[in-house]
Amino acid sequence: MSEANSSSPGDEMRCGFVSVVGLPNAGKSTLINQLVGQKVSIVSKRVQTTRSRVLGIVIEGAAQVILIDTPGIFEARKTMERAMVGAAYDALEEGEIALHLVDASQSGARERNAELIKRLPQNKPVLLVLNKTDCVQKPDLLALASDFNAAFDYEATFMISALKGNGTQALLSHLAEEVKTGPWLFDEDQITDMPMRLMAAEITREKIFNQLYKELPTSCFVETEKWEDFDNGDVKIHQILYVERDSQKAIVLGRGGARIKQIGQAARKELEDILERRVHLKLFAKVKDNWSEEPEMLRLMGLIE
Ligand SMILES: Nc1nc2c(ncn2[C@@H]2O[C@H](COP(=O)(O)OP(=O)(O)OP(=O)(O)O)[C@@H](O)[C@H]2O)c(=O)[nH]1
Ligand SMILES: [Mg+2]
Repeated sequence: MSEANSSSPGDEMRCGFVSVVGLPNAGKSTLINQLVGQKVSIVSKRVQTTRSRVLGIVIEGAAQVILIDTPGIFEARKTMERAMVGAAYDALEEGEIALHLVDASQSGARERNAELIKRLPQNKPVLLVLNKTDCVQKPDLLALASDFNAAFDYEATFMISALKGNGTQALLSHLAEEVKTGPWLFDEDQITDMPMRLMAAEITREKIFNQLYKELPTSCFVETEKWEDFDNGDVKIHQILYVERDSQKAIVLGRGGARIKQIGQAARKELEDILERRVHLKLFAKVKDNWSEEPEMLRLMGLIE
């Protein structure tokens, strides 16, 4: 019997998908990790960190709230960008509730969101969630809330700091109340549907983004090539870091291989915490021209079937 069932026997089971959409860097992944209580989706200062749909699964009382993290919505030009934005719009269809997350600290937030507002669904509840309240004055927040509500018929407005956790519990309680009655779709201890090989690749990509966010403006791609489990419980993970040019490879490697070593150390440490095992992480940097145009790579990212 599930915990929620045993703790609140009178409650009916509830379950539903909630799509979280917003501009790049609004804090969507930070919010999902905050609600889940663990990292399921990587976060960085760079825009376009999330590249495909990622699930974060939270239990709140008798409700299983399945949050869909999405890539930020922007004016996409390249093949991969278009696939990313397409994945965000698909996820918007999928949720029974949509959550429009806005970086309230960004100047001109209302104007920057104009195109996205036009695409918000009319046939389901949409919540306005103003994020990064830790960086905004209260009067500015109230003005922003009224501007957004004048532009779209939001069901409710929330003001939160996804990073610090302010206001996030009230948002979760609201979502748990609002999802439909129905059986849970995932095991009660499951927090995402992402396979561990992919999660391991994402963790390394996060370290690259965070350590090289200035030096490596163009994209890189991490693939877990091989995963070896040993009898003593250790695991050896082999990953390839794809970049598009020799100059980028030199940046990823760093002087005498120092940078790739630091990236590897940070990723290994986090993987050990998650897996609760000793991890040996082998990273190789490879140049692959225009990798982001290749269907094989988009498939590995989960962007195409
Ligand atoms: N000060 C502050 N920073 C935040 C907050 N939420 C997120 N951030 C920061 O904003 C940056 C972007 O956060 P992400 O969660 O990666 O944003 P995202 O919307 O998932 O971005 P994409 O995946 O690129 O679309 C990171 O540096 C976060 O630490 C917040 O509430 N306050
Ligand atoms: Mg993200």
